[in-house]
Amino acid sequence: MTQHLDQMTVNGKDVPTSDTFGVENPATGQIFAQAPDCSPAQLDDALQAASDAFPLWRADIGARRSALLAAAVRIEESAEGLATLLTLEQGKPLPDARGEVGLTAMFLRGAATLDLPREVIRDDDKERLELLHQPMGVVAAITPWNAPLALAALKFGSALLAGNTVVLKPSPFTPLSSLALGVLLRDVLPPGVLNVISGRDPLGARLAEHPVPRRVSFTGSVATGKRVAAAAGADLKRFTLELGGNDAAIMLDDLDLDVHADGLFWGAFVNCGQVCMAIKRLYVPRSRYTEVVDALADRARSVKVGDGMLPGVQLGPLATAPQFARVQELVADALAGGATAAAGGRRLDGDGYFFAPTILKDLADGVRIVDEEQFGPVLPVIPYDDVEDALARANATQFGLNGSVWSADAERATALAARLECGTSWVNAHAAPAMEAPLVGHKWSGVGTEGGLAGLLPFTETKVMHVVRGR
Ligand code: TXE
Repeated sequence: MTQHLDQMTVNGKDVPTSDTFGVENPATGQIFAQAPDCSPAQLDDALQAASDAFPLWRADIGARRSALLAAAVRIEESAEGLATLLTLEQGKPLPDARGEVGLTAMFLRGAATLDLPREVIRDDDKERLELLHQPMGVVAAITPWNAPLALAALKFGSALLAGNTVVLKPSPFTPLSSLALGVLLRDVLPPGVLNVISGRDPLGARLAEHPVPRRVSFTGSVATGKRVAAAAGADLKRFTLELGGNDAAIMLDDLDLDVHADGLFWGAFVNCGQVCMAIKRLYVPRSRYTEVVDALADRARSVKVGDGMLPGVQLGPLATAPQFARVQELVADALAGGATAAAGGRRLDGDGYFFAPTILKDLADGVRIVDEEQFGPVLPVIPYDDVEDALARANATQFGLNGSVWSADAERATALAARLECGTSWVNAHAAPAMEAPLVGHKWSGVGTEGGLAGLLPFTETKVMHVVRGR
């Protein structure tokens, strides 16, 4: 049985839709709800509403700050309902969904504390020269299905604080929590400031091509990111792309596994591996290879996998049917090429998109699951003899999101981590973002930054204010 859930929010109100599309619960593979499919005319309306709301919204940063703080409170008050929707449409265990809702509120609070810098370059009796950061207008925010609420807030929190208005389009796989967010915030944000629409993939393309938005802020795949860049480029609109990664973790020979095996495991398996900043491949000294594989395989076998609504479940299903198919294909390819599954290696019986947490050994670079982003609960563990060679292999990719080095010697690890070609390097941690630090993608992992002050400035245009005195 399917039920119709939340409507789109345009100009602070419901917009009736004649077309809908089904939303699956990945734990059952069944459609459990219908979401509105935004028509081209309704997209125009949403962008018009955002344009109309811009002049007033841009005028008062104090009001914007208060509104974002109120939005954070409203989200926290409604956390249980949002988290339940998130688990139903995305699959993550309910406690993790609650964590994502908390992060969503935290991103809005974080944005509310930021200030738009004003840099006075010169101020004397002849002239005053100042750099300002002004809002751009309407921002299109396009989000993926792995963390729909948190990634949306990361975008619209900064965009709104900077004085822009937003049209948010979530992934067609996980539209419901974002639609619910739009409804919840209707009386917290002025009408038109945050519009939430949903639809199949062509809606994303129409939004990116539309002449109204002056920035597209996109998180998703490299392939789609390139399409967004081309569409935005044709109109000279600005764009921010947060794309995938193939993060390498390098373990050094002195690591205490008793202390760090859990960190390595969850660095890879967080959100069922469906995180841009998860460990996607692990390089281990050959002398410690068996020990590491065994420690990780033990953990993979003992993790409780199941429907995220059930208590005690630690890993849910893959979030989408295509992602489930992709993970199966990549694992089958590795096994056919001679890799061994030290744990898992197969889908789990029954309904839903469940894949056994998998540790792959006896494989090297050149195998697809090592070279490509698997985005699933599978970690290839690759032995190395020379740490310089491990570093070279970690860097031999078009991705450049994050990396990590694990060692008892923080200084030695830090020196190596500095040479990883990526936006963030961790030592003895992975997938551990800091609120104040931006997300940065090198190479094909992204263009621009998100989060913190460095993520706020891209939502502005720099302006020079030059006042000449005394002539
Ligand atoms: O992403 P898409 P998909 C990676 C991961 C995964 C792969 C595919 O490897 O296997 O991407 O996932 C909208 N113009 N990541 O196919 O297509 C779409 O509706 C504008 C990494 O779901 O990139 C959705 O809202 N928008 C990533 C959003 O783009 C378009 C997180 C992302 O969809 C569009 C998720 C178009 N032409 C997947 N076509 C990360 N960076 O963490 C689609 N969209």
